[in-house]
Amino acid sequence: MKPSSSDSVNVEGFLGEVRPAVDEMLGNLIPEDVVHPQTLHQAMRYSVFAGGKRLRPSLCIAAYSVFQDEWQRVLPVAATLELIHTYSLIHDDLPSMDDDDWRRGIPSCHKVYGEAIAILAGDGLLTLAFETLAKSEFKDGEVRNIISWLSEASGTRKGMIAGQVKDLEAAGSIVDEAELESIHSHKTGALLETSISVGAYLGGAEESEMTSIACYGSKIGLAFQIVDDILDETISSHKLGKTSGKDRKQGKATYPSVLGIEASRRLVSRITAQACESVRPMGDRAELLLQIASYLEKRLN
Ligand code: GRG
Repeated sequence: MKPSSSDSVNVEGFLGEVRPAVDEMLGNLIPEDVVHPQTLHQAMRYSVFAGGKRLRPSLCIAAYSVFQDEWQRVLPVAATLELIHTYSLIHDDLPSMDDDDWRRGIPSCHKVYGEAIAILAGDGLLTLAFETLAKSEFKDGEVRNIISWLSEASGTRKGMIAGQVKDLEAAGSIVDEAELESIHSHKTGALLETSISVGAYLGGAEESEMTSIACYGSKIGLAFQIVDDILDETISSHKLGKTSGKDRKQGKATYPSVLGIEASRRLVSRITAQACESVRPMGDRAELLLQIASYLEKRLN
């Protein structure tokens, strides 16, 4: 069954339908609080179930739904994306990294469980993600490809860890727009783009469709991060669920600091339009992706 929203294409309806299914899958994957070592499993569940938009799983499912019904089939992969994402947030909040006491509207993992358990909780989520993929029921070749793409998107050469290092090293220095784009495309864009590409791949997209979807993914990944930078400067901590205004205080390289807020907003509109153009050849099937792009452009948290 396609997400029922694709009949009328209501992105909020789609997210509302997908989210509980993703949460249920996550609940089944992460060991219960009572399983030894209890504190670690509590910390993993604390951060995963603290909220969060479940954007990466939703993008994966949306891309799969362009090609196939029965999106529940990709839930294990969708949940895996959230495990990797939550690991990155826990580690990002640590005092030695971005040093944030708040995440998803509640105290960060290390504020509640201490640094050592927070580091291990992140490690535990990342490891569980790859265990889940390795044990999944997709064909062997599919599992190999998914593991390879997700490791690259999370990794040290083209992925999130590379982006995090670039981001840390750039703090306090003047960067130009090209360098900023490189930081963001590694730190945030790679996992977002891969979430979409993996969904399309499992849905059986043809090569030309994979190219269009990857282009869409990289554009909305970048737009997402620019919006994140803008929100950091313009929205209260309460609404954001994390400490706002920190990027500027920490001398972080952001789009508003390089281009200004208004030019950053115009850039988001331009990139979102490009994302939509890249999937337009797919016609009506791409409607949900178009709606998601517009939803992300207008998001307020
Ligand atoms: C520690 C290896 C390592 C990497 C950290 C992703 C990341 C790299 C850091 C997160 C820092 C950050 C706030 C980046 C901005 C974009 C981003 C990933 C925002 C959080 O993602 P959302 O908005 O969060 O999807 P929710 O809580 O809704 O899941």
